[in-house]
Amino acid sequence: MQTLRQLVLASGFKMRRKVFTQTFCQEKYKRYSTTPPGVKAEQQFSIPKGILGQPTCHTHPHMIGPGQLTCGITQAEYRERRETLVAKLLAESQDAHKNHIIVIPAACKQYMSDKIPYTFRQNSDFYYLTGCLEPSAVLVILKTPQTEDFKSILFVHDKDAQAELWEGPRSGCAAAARLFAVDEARPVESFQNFLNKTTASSRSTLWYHSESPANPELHPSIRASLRDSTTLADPQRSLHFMRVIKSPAEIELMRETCYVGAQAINMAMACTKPGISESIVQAVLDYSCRQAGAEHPAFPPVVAGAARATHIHYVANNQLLGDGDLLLVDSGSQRWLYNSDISRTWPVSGHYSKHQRILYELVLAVQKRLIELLSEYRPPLDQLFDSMCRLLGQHLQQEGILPRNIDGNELIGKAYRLCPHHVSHYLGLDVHDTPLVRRSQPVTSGMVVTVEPGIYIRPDDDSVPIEFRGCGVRVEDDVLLTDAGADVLTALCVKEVADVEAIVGKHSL
Ligand SMILES: [Mn+2]
Repeated sequence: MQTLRQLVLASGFKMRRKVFTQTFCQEKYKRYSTTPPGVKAEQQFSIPKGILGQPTCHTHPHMIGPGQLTCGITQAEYRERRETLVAKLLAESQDAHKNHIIVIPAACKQYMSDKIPYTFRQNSDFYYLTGCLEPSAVLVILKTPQTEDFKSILFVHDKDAQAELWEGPRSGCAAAARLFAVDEARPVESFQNFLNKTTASSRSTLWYHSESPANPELHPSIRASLRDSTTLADPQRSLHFMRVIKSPAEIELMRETCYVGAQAINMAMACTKPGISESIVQAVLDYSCRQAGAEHPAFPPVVAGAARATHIHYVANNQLLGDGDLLLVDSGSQRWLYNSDISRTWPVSGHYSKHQRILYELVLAVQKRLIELLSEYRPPLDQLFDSMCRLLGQHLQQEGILPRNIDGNELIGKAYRLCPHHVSHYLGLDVHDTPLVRRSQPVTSGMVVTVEPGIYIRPDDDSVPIEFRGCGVRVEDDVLLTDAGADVLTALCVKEVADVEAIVGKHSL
């Protein structure tokens, strides 16, 4: 990194100094306050000491600031989220005279083959409400008509010396209640019985996301607990409407993951040269993400040289990069479960050819205009997509790539054929975040969205001049909407032609 920094500075490229600051993650909690402005720190909660089932501020002070449950987020914030969810669901049901039982399961472990697990990924809804990283746990929130308050019960795996010998330490019930600031923690084995008894005792609404269940192993038993007197309702829509607006602490986490993802792509550009494999570029992305504080990449990256870039989800990443090729990379990082999602397209040789440059500058101009539109007019994302098709059509026509004698819907239709994906999605704990918030909704401050126009011209597309065939270009940034406009969280990732050309190939592996 140091070498890269010197080389990049020597090449005249201006980059904010923090790009190459190694101590970013370690310094983090000194630089960011642990409690969002205006929120009083809750004194009644505390993080237990000792080795627990996940990192804590005591065992991993290099990762988690004092008093935080997970990086950047306090127990009080998790508790407030549960309160908000209960209030929203009660308002949605308009029946406060019933029992309300909210069941949010954690994800369970997934196996690639016998006893060989995939890297565990927690269910985002569960994590958002608990901060708990344990597989196969269950959050239950009970609200009875008799009391104003609600009760949170977390079902976890209790201490078990034999299991812990293999899998590592568990928090266990006693520590879990304090750690996650819930009213009770109980052994996960007692969940089924508990739910059966609770639904049998009175008329109730069971709030449970039954479609695409988070834990398929638990799903049949949850369904089996339904009685004639139980109404099944889905909490996920309300939860997604909460998750789509990021809190101040979440915004800091989004800034960090966007920083990590952006510097990884800069590094990948710097390491690109003719003759290397796409898999080498993938390895640089992977290394740079983890080295800067990510758990792992946000998704299997697209590292697509030449015409492979016209396959939008190309992830084989096993071909060699040629001297005259363009390279399209779509990659992101996951840091404390928050994701970045960035695309850039650069020339393997370090210099765009004339026609590559025309296409690249065209997509870049459209992308920058779309960010301006988002900032000024805040259109719903579906409307931003219509703007992309119109702008792409106009630019492609100006460059003689689409015929000049078409207009209106025909032109938009032809542009859409060259960019068949949406221009934007919400971003957060999931890469395609909060899908139950429709893209026809107005956008508001606190949302983070991608802006990602592209053009993909198949090698055999004879409706386009031959020089442009076999090219795929996408430029994607992550944008936070604020009251002041749009804040490009991935601005660190170079995208101007001169900056890209100055960085490509400047670092030797
Ligand atoms: Mn994306």
